[in-house]
Parts: sequence; C-alpha cells; structure tokens
Amino acid sequence: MKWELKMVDYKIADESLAEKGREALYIAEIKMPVTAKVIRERFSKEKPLKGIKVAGCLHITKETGNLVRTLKAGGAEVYLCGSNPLSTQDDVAAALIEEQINVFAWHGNTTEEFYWCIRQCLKAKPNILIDDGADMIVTAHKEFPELIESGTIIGCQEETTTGVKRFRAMEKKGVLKVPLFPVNDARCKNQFDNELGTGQGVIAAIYGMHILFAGKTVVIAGYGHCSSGMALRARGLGAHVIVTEVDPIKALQAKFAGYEVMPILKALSRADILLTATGCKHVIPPNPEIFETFKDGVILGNLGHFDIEIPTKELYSYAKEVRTIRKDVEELTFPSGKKVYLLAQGRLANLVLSEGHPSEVMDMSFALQSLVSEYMVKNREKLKPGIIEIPKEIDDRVGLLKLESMGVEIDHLTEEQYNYIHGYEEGT
Ligand code: RBV
Repeated sequence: MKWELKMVDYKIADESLAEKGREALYIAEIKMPVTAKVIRERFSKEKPLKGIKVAGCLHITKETGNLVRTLKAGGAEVYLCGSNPLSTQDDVAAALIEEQINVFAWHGNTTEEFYWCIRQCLKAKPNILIDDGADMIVTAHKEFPELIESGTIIGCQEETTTGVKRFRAMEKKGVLKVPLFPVNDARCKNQFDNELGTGQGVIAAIYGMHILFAGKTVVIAGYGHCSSGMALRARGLGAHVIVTEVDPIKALQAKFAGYEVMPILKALSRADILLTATGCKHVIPPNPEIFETFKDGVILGNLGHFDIEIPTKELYSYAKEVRTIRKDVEELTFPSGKKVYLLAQGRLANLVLSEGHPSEVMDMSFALQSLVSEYMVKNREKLKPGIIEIPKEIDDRVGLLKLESMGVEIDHLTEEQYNYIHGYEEGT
C-alpha cells in the first residue's frame, strides 16, 4: 500500500478518513448509473482519455469523486483541487488518494492555500481543465500562459453559472485563450442540477437551525434556475415566499407562479429566512442602517457560487459579537441587540451545510463532463479558443441514458414526422 501511495502527489487533511470516504463514494455510485456505470464501463474498455492529464477544480464531494473515478477509468491521470474552501469533504479526499487521484484540498483552507492547491494542479501540466467558478482557468491564463501557448491545454469545461458568466466576459474582451465548453448551459445540467439541486438547497437552511419552514416568510433573491427551484421547495414546505429580481421577465415569471415580488429593501424586513442565488454581489446592500431593518432572528443563507451576495465582511464588522453556535452557523449580535444567523459564512450553504446536490442530478452534470472530455480529445485538432456550446448530441445522449437508467421509455419521430417538423411546406 505504502509504495502505491507514493505514486500520487497530494495534500489533504487526514488520510485516516479514507474508510468513511469510501462509504460516501459508494452511496453516490449506486445513485449515479450513467456516470459511474454506463460511461465508466465503456471508458474502462475503450480508454478514450489514455495519456491525458485532467485537472479538476471542483467541490470535492462523493459525486465529484465518482466523476474523477470515471475519468481515471478512461485512462486519464487526474489532479483535483477544491473550488470552494468550505465545500471539501475530507473523507472523500482521503478515499480518492487510495485510488491514485492526486488531490490537493482540505476543508477550511485559506485563500492563499486555495490558490496553492490550484497551482499544484496546474504544475502537473494538465491537458483538460474542469472548473467550477473559473478560478483555475483564470489562474492558468494569469500564471501559466505557457500551458496555453504551447497547446498543452486542449480544452476546458466550466461547471457553474457564475463561471460561465466570467468566461463570457473574458471572451467579449478578447482575453479568453482556450476552447471553453460551458457545461452549465447544457439542458441536462441547468434544468436539473441547478433547479432541483439548488432547489433542494433550502434543506441547508433547515439543517442550519433546524427550523420549521411552514408559516415562515422566505425571501428568495433571484428567480433564475437555482432560485426558482428554491422558491418552489420553500412553498412546498408551507412557507410564504417573496421573490426579488432585477430582470423584468424573470420577475413576471415569479409573479405568475404565484409569488409576491418586490424590491429587496421592502422584502428584508419581512424575511424570517433570506436565501440568495443571484450570482451578483451585495444583494443585501452593505449598509448597517439596512442591516437594522432585518427581523430579529433572521436566517441568512447564500447558495450562489461566491460569498459576496450577502455582505459578510460588513456584517461581521458591524456585529458586536460573532458566535459559532453550531458547525457552520454563526450568531451575529448587532449593537442594538438584534441577532441574525449566518449560514456557512455566506458561502454556498447547499454545499457546506448539506452534502451538495444529490447524486441523482449530479449524475447528469458529470456524465456531460465525462463525454465532453472524450469529445475534446477526439476533436483536439479542431478546437479553437473561445466558447464552444455543448454539442446537442451529447446533451441528448446523457438525457437518453438517464431515462434508460430509470426504466423510462419515450417516443421517437417517424421519418414522416421528422420531415414535417423540419420542413415548412405543409400548412393550413
Ligand atoms: N455542485 N456539485 C455538487 N454534489 O458534487 N453539488 C453542487 C456535488 C455544483 C453544481 O453543479 C453547481 O453548479 C456548483 O456546484 C456551484 O458551485
């Protein structure tokens, strides 16, 4: 065993957690039939990623663990670091070391350590980068340009909405130098992982304080895929839901779905629970006068990628006392005596307080990433820098495999129907 361990390069919290991690990986594996069975079995035989180094900057969860096992089964050498300082599950990291995955991640690393871990992965000279939030690929542009200029990097993938937003901004400015597949924008990703996974993230707020949702007023900031899922679940649990938006169409969608819609400043004083998933900064303005409009005892939770939606820095400095009352839940007491409860230091509560999105939905996101990795290797000569939408065939294939794994059959177009739907001649 010892000599085997030497073949992996790693820095994690505690190797002795491996057994617990193995249990977690198994729990996910049996709920990820597409990624962890169908694709993994084929990859084991065909080895489409032979000779390829993949670096992942992802939440280190039992689901990600199964993604990297599949990539490894396909012949890849895998390097992994966390995409958020608080989302790494140390037991999973330990189990992955035993499977010869090079992991640089531990729960609670500092910003400096976070970037050290990213650099360790980039130093391995990876050919494919899989990012969640854009930090690794942006670091490659800034600090490892030779990986891009030499063509070592064949292509990159981005997992989340916030990361894709950053890459679209880079492309617009002409500074995106790698072929970038926005996995988040595939239908099999955002309509399930974002909507159902983040939707179920309201459970994080429940875990945090063990509260009853029924009868509470829950303010949901944003009404994109993530927040609309949360609004639905909160309502299903008996809460009164208020939605805040800046996009008129999304606001209309929320209104017609039966929610109250109003500006955040009007909603704040009504919230028993406030959950953000907008991708934008300072959803609550960073102003103590505004903090004082909160209800006493309000729970504040963010489910967006970065910790800037709730102004945590300003909240901490305004509070006269900050007390951790349970793991990842802090009680902030304001000078007025008012108390607020902050989940996960304003970082993604869905990853920090609960275990991340359920394996069943991550199965689709990670099946996409596996197949897109294979696609990139097969088409490496053709890939040009810039954003490349996920091929529809891959998206459809993942959808069909998922349906098949659930024993669901669907109809297929006849030739006549196909011609009709793709034609224009037939009318009234
Ligand atoms: N996410 N991963 C998990 N269980 O591994 N849960 C959520 C998991 C991803 C999800 O795809 C989302 O886009 C991203 O985390 C936000 O950073």
